Amino acid sequence: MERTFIMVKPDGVQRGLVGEVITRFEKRGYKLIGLKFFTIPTVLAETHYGEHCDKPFFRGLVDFITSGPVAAMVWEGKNVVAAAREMLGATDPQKALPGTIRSAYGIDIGRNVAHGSDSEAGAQREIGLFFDETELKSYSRAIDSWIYE
Ligand code: DAT
Ligand code: MG
Repeated sequence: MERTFIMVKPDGVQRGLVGEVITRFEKRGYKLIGLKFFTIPTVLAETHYGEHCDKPFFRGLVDFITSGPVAAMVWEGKNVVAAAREMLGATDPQKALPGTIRSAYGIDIGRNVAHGSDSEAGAQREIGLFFDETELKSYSRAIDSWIYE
Protein backbone atom coordinates (compact mmCIF):
# COMPACT_ATOMS: atom_id res chain seq x y z
CA MET A 1 0.00 0.00 0.00
CA GLU A 2 1.19 3.50 -0.85
CA ARG A 3 1.66 6.29 1.68
CA THR A 4 1.51 10.05 1.19
CA PHE A 5 2.17 13.14 3.25
CA ILE A 6 -0.72 15.58 3.65
CA MET A 7 -0.57 18.78 5.67
CA VAL A 8 -3.25 21.30 6.60
CA LYS A 9 -1.33 24.57 6.41
CA PRO A 10 -1.58 27.45 8.94
CA ASP A 11 -4.43 29.06 6.95
CA GLY A 12 -6.42 25.83 7.02
CA VAL A 13 -5.87 25.46 10.76
CA GLN A 14 -6.88 29.07 11.47
CA ARG A 15 -10.01 28.68 9.36
CA GLY A 16 -11.13 25.51 11.11
CA LEU A 17 -10.60 23.24 8.10
CA VAL A 18 -8.54 20.46 9.73
CA GLY A 19 -11.65 18.35 10.20
CA GLU A 20 -12.88 18.98 6.64
CA VAL A 21 -9.61 17.79 5.15
CA ILE A 22 -9.39 14.74 7.40
CA THR A 23 -13.02 13.88 6.69
CA ARG A 24 -12.48 13.83 2.92
CA PHE A 25 -9.64 11.33 3.21
CA GLU A 26 -11.42 9.24 5.84
CA LYS A 27 -14.68 9.09 3.92
CA ARG A 28 -12.96 8.07 0.70
CA GLY A 29 -11.50 5.10 2.56
CA TYR A 30 -7.87 6.02 3.09
CA LYS A 31 -6.27 5.04 6.37
CA LEU A 32 -4.73 7.60 8.74
CA ILE A 33 -1.43 6.23 10.01
CA GLY A 34 0.29 9.36 11.35
CA LEU A 35 -0.88 12.70 12.72
CA LYS A 36 1.03 15.58 14.27
CA PHE A 37 -0.08 19.11 15.26
CA PHE A 38 2.82 21.49 15.66
CA THR A 39 4.52 24.66 14.39
CA ILE A 40 7.16 23.82 11.79
CA PRO A 41 10.69 25.01 12.65
CA THR A 42 12.26 27.24 9.95
CA VAL A 43 14.97 24.72 9.01
CA LEU A 44 12.40 21.97 8.46
CA ALA A 45 10.28 24.32 6.33
CA GLU A 46 13.31 25.26 4.22
CA THR A 47 14.16 21.58 3.72
CA HIS A 48 10.58 20.57 2.96
CA TYR A 49 10.26 23.30 0.30
CA GLY A 50 13.93 23.04 -0.79
CA GLU A 51 13.03 22.53 -4.46
CA HIS A 52 11.66 26.09 -4.47
CA CYS A 53 14.69 27.77 -2.83
CA ASP A 54 15.48 29.85 -5.93
CA LYS A 55 11.90 31.02 -6.50
CA PRO A 56 10.86 34.58 -5.67
CA PHE A 57 8.09 33.31 -3.38
CA PHE A 58 10.40 31.02 -1.32
CA ARG A 59 10.98 33.34 1.67
CA GLY A 60 7.31 34.24 1.90
CA LEU A 61 6.38 30.57 1.63
CA VAL A 62 8.72 29.59 4.49
CA ASP A 63 7.53 32.53 6.61
CA PHE A 64 3.92 31.56 6.01
CA ILE A 65 4.25 27.82 6.64
CA THR A 66 6.06 28.52 9.95
CA SER A 67 3.62 31.26 11.01
CA GLY A 68 1.36 28.98 13.03
CA PRO A 69 0.53 25.36 13.75
CA VAL A 70 -0.10 22.84 11.00
CA ALA A 71 -1.74 19.43 11.00
CA ALA A 72 0.74 17.02 9.38
CA MET A 73 -0.54 13.59 8.38
CA VAL A 74 0.37 10.37 6.65
CA TRP A 75 -2.40 8.59 4.75
CA GLU A 76 -2.19 5.07 3.37
CA GLY A 77 -4.08 3.36 0.54
CA LYS A 78 -4.07 2.19 -3.04
CA ASN A 79 -2.65 4.88 -5.36
CA VAL A 80 -3.02 7.45 -2.57
CA VAL A 81 -0.23 9.79 -3.77
CA ALA A 82 -1.85 10.64 -7.10
CA ALA A 83 -5.37 10.42 -5.71
CA ALA A 84 -4.57 12.89 -2.94
CA ARG A 85 -3.15 15.37 -5.45
CA GLU A 86 -6.41 15.10 -7.40
CA MET A 87 -8.42 15.61 -4.22
CA LEU A 88 -6.36 18.74 -3.40
CA GLY A 89 -6.66 20.25 -6.88
CA ALA A 90 -4.28 22.59 -8.70
CA THR A 91 -1.76 24.64 -6.70
CA ASP A 92 -3.63 27.85 -7.59
CA PRO A 93 -7.14 27.53 -6.13
CA GLN A 94 -8.46 29.68 -9.00
CA LYS A 95 -7.40 26.88 -11.38
CA ALA A 96 -8.45 23.97 -9.16
CA LEU A 97 -11.39 21.92 -10.40
CA PRO A 98 -14.69 22.36 -8.56
CA GLY A 99 -15.08 19.88 -5.75
CA THR A 100 -11.39 19.76 -4.91
CA ILE A 101 -10.19 20.92 -1.50
CA ARG A 102 -8.34 23.95 -2.83
CA SER A 103 -11.28 25.00 -5.01
CA ALA A 104 -13.81 24.49 -2.24
CA TYR A 105 -11.85 26.35 0.44
CA GLY A 106 -9.22 28.58 -1.20
CA ILE A 107 -8.84 31.69 -3.36
CA ASP A 108 -5.15 32.80 -3.39
CA ILE A 109 -2.18 30.57 -4.33
CA GLY A 110 -0.32 31.45 -1.12
CA ARG A 111 -3.33 30.42 0.98
CA ASN A 112 -4.23 27.10 -0.62
CA VAL A 113 -5.15 25.35 2.64
CA ALA A 114 -3.33 22.04 2.30
CA HIS A 115 -0.20 20.33 0.98
CA GLY A 116 0.16 16.93 -0.63
CA SER A 117 3.23 15.05 -1.89
CA ASP A 118 3.66 15.21 -5.68
CA SER A 119 5.20 11.73 -6.26
CA GLU A 120 5.97 8.48 -4.49
CA ALA A 121 9.60 9.54 -4.04
CA GLY A 122 8.48 12.93 -2.76
CA ALA A 123 6.11 11.25 -0.32
CA GLN A 124 8.88 9.05 1.08
CA ARG A 125 11.12 12.08 1.50
CA GLU A 126 8.46 14.24 3.19
CA ILE A 127 7.21 11.46 5.49
CA GLY A 128 10.81 10.95 6.60
CA LEU A 129 11.24 14.66 7.28
CA PHE A 130 8.13 14.94 9.45
CA PHE A 131 7.77 11.55 11.13
CA ASP A 132 9.88 8.91 12.84
CA GLU A 133 8.94 5.38 11.77
CA THR A 134 7.72 4.72 15.34
CA GLU A 135 5.16 7.53 14.93
CA LEU A 136 3.49 5.73 11.99
CA LYS A 137 0.96 3.13 13.03
CA SER A 138 0.13 0.04 11.01
CA TYR A 139 -3.20 -1.45 11.92
CA SER A 140 -5.97 -3.35 10.17
CA ARG A 141 -9.55 -2.16 9.94
CA ALA A 142 -12.58 -4.42 9.89
CA ILE A 143 -14.05 -2.17 7.20
CA ASP A 144 -11.19 -2.71 4.71
CA SER A 145 -13.01 -5.49 2.82
CA TRP A 146 -15.84 -3.01 2.19
CA ILE A 147 -13.36 -0.53 0.63
CA TYR A 148 -11.08 -2.86 -1.36
CA GLU A 149 -12.38 -5.79 -3.49
P1 DAT B 1 2.01 22.27 -4.66
O1 DAT B 1 1.77 22.74 -3.23
O2 DAT B 1 0.72 22.13 -5.41
O3 DAT B 1 2.87 21.04 -4.74
P2 DAT B 1 4.34 23.77 -5.48
O4 DAT B 1 5.17 22.65 -4.96
O5 DAT B 1 4.63 24.24 -6.88
O6 DAT B 1 2.79 23.44 -5.41
O7 DAT B 1 4.51 25.04 -4.54
C1 DAT B 1 4.54 24.89 -3.14
C2 DAT B 1 3.70 25.98 -2.51
O8 DAT B 1 4.30 27.24 -2.79
C3 DAT B 1 2.29 26.09 -3.06
O9 DAT B 1 1.39 25.23 -2.40
C4 DAT B 1 1.96 27.53 -2.82
C5 DAT B 1 3.29 28.22 -2.98
N1 DAT B 1 3.45 28.76 -4.35
C6 DAT B 1 3.67 28.04 -5.47
N2 DAT B 1 3.76 28.84 -6.56
C7 DAT B 1 3.61 30.10 -6.08
C8 DAT B 1 3.60 31.40 -6.68
N3 DAT B 1 3.78 31.55 -7.99
N4 DAT B 1 3.41 32.47 -5.87
C9 DAT B 1 3.24 32.32 -4.55
N5 DAT B 1 3.22 31.13 -3.91
C10 DAT B 1 3.41 30.04 -4.67
MG1 MG C 1 4.86 20.75 -4.34
